Amino acid sequence: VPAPPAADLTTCDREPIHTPGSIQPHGAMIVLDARDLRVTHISANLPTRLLGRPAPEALDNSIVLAAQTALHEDGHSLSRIHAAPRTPELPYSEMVVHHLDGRIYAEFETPVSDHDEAGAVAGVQAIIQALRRTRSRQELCDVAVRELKSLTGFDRVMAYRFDPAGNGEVIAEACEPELEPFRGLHFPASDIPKQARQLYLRQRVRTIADVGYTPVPILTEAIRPGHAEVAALDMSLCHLRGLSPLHIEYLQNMGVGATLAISLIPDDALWGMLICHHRTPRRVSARVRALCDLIGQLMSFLIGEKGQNERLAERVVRARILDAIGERVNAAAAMPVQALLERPEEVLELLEADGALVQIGNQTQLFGRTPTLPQALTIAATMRARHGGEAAATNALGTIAPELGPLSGVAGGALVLPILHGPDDFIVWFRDQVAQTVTWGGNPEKPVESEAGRLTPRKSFAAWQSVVQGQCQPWKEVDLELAKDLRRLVTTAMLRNLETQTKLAG
Ligand code: BLA
Repeated sequence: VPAPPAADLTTCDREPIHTPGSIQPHGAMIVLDARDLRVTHISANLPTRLLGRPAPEALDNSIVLAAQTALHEDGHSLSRIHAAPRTPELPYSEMVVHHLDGRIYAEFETPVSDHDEAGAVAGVQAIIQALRRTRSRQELCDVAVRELKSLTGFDRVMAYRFDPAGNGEVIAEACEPELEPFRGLHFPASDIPKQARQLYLRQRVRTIADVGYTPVPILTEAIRPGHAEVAALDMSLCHLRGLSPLHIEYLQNMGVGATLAISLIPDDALWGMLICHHRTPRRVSARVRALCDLIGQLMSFLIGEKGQNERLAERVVRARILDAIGERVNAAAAMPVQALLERPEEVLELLEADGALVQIGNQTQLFGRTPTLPQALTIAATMRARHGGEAAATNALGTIAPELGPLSGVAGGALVLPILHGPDDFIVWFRDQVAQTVTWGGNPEKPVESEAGRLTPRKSFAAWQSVVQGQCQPWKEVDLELAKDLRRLVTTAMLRNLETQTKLAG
């Protein structure tokens, strides 16, 4: 079978997962028009005679009241669990009601009895304390997967972290001893397509109760003038939302029977997820979902906080070097740049770099291990053309300028810092190339297979090693911060210098 063209993967990004037109069968759904409370959609496991009728006439008063509450609460209502009327045509004990873009969604379900809900609620206090006591993001994730596994009873609980390109890695895991661990495995971005990552910012907790489920279609009124249902029903926030068939196939290939996933969103971006798997179907009640949301939100906060602390700790060590440079530059009065160039090893150490090109005023100097001067100048020009006056870094230099030619072991990546003094003033730091071995869950070159023209997820998740050549250790945020601090230091000294000179002249 020939590999599908890469463009095929964009079909995954285009699948409209928020409008599946169906729900999972362990519950039922009624959708009302928010203006007149008319029933506009129902799941096909409810009587069709409800369609088109005003809710106060057709439905129990408790539903109408919950709908009116949701209308005024918007997002918050999703964590409120109402008692459902439990009538013969609507035989469910709980309902969750929310409002989105002019529609009210009432979802009904009956929690499974084998859950120890009271235990879970009582245990949450201890979990919160355990999470707060952790000292790093790694420890936080290690504790979270252990605690979440005992809270939910799932077979496998993972902390999954995204990189900037949307690829991910399982960074912590608690699983049953007979399962093969996924910890340390990387997965390509296409496994969780872009629109799914966007949706998970809004819907923080999601469950698939039975991967082998038969979808229940959503029925809508016959199209009548003035009531035309043009757009498909937006189920972005519905917990019963039907799933992408491709994702279902993916989970079946993985041997998964049920999932629970919780978004980790520090600083408004999807940092990662807690992913839970069970080999057989498993339902998560509304109450436990609400606890999971609470845990996810606390974790998101702690990830942000600990990330900040980790950056600060890293800074403290290297800030000493910055101080030493600062003292020399300030003491040098008339020659701040010379002072900087006096001890180039400090300039390299500051950014944990192996080489640097400094071009300030009429001085151009290479230090340590660098590419040739023409190559270094090309790199600086290319990166500055791309990023303007901004400090910028890449850990894959080989990909930025084809005209560079081979960099032969030196310079896998570069960090460029334009100096505001003049248009041609800048410092570029280089880091050596290092070979990095990445272990993937399946062949990342072929995230999908093509069967008779149909796109399907890969069938094997067996560990697949790839060696990344020619790149350097990634630059961190602290590297960019320190580079900018150095710039501030040098430009301040230069300006002071200039001031003194103009005073002398005048
Ligand atoms: C969704 N894919 C997901 C989700 C996860 C993964 C966690 C969220 C839904 C859920 O909780 O199950 C992927 N699951 C993983 C990964 C691991 C895991 C990486 O356990 C690692 C241990 N998926 C594909 C391809 C396509 C695809 C090729 O592999 C598209 C062609 C689609 N994945 C896909 C879609 C969704 C998804 C569309 C969204 C499902 C939804 O919410 O409707």
